[in-house]
Amino acid sequence: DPDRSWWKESVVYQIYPRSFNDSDGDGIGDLRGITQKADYLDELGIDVVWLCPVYDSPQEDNGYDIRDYRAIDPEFGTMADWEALRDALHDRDVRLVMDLVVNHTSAEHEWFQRSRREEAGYEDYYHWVEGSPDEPPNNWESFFGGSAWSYDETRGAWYLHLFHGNQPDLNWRNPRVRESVTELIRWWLDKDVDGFRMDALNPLSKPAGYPDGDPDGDVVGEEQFFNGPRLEEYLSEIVETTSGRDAMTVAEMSHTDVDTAASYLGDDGVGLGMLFQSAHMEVDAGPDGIWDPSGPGEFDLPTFKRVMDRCQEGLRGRGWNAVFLGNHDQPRIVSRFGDDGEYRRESATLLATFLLTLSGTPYVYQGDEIGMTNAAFESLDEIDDVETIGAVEALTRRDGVDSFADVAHLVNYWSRDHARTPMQWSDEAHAGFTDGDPWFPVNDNYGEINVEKERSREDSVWHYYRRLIELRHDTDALVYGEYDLLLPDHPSVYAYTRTLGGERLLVVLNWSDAAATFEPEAIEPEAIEPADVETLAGNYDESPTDPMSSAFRPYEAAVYQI
Ligand code: TEU
Repeated sequence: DPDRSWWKESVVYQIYPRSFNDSDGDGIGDLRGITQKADYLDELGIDVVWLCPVYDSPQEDNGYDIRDYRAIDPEFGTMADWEALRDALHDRDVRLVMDLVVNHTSAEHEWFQRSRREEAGYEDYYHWVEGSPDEPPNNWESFFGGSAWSYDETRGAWYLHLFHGNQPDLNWRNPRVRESVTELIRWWLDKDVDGFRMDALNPLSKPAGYPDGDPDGDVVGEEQFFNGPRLEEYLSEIVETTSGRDAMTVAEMSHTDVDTAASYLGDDGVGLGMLFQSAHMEVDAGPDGIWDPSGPGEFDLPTFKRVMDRCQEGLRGRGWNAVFLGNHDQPRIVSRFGDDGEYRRESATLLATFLLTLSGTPYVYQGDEIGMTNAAFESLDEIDDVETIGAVEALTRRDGVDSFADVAHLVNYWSRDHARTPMQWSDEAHAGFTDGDPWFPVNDNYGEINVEKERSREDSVWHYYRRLIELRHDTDALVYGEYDLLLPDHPSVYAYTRTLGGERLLVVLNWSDAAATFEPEAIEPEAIEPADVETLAGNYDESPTDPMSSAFRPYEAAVYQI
């Protein structure tokens, strides 16, 4: 069947190498540390590892600022260590997907160094605009706060950086830039990688003349540089380079609506395999985006369902989904969407049920399989994340913030550092992450929440993830079945069916800390016969055997065959 492919049937596990496992005691997670955990990954049952950037980098954005695409950062090890990791994964039938960051490079990349000196052939590798050093070329803002332009004294011109000032944007209009990217994609494919997660692809194409953006936009300029005039052409070139290599492609494309997303996906579109949309990452944002001082907003389940549905229903027959709830840029999922106190185990397993039974390839972020939670930050000195630091600086300039207390609610809700605290392996010092001083402090709760403890208890979050991953592998309807939402307006029950041929599954999630019932009318006209219901999974000891006439307990989740 041409519609089947290995990456649709896979569960992906995302590794943030800096915080995963340190093998040499320097306090920074590394490639050998990951290889030491290859059996761990295999036992969890995942199929693909997406490795966040491990390339040579000054690490100002933890590797998303690449200095050399063909070298491994010494902090993470050597190319031989990378090859050993790849082989250890492949030996266990786990595939390896690399992060491809080609919207920008580090300012220390040789291309930028040559470009700022206007060396022949490199003049137009980046977006340069001449003009007075007092006045940036337009009003575009960086995602990390402040103007998206910095003035370079060496060249005497402005350069564009949609992210940090040390992350200049590549000029994709220049065919030599695109050839360079093609070459590096081929180079990694020849090293036997199984695909790419492609960072920040939607802003690749900047409109000629760099027109001003709407000054009231969340990020000023976004309507100009997102999904820009030549984006399809650039994406096609990337797809062309990866095609015929059995590679998985997943593009990160925040701010892309479902119709635009569909146009980039599959054989009817440009041909990307999947893409990460981010609308559901903003349901709890303030009115003016995530760093709006009045935020964060309330998490409202019916709104969340509507937003999820835009992709779940909206891509039906038009493209394959990439399903995620958290990653290295987001708060911890149990703290954000569940309850990291009394119902931590129940809500973490409810979220696992949701993630692993939706339509699309699920992405599990490291630590979520043991229900890791947000940290608590008490001052800006505890923050490492460039986005948080930039956002607080912008708030200080604009909104007159003058103490941490004024922004503590935002930082403690949104900081990307929550997801970057070291992985909690055991109750030993620094959670068994390192023998040295960790680059970022381990969450205080590691004695309570750690892999060793989770694995020793059958009713743990970890074992639940393992079982649900197995269930997904064994159940075609969970992969290829059609998704249909039930009860769109129910304030606390999230329920849906997955149907493939004659097989039908029902997923019921009580997304609250109070008991709730699932109303059977919802599934008419085909009423469910209690006698035919089989429970496939549940996060309480015994799930209700008749989903229609039972109360679901706090954060109870169950999967039925009906
Ligand atoms: O993120 C791109 C991106 O869109 C982010 O601005 C994201 O929306 C934000 O961090 C959410 O709070 C990617 C990487 O995932 C991120 O880690 C990098 O910092 C960024 O690109 C620059 O490479």
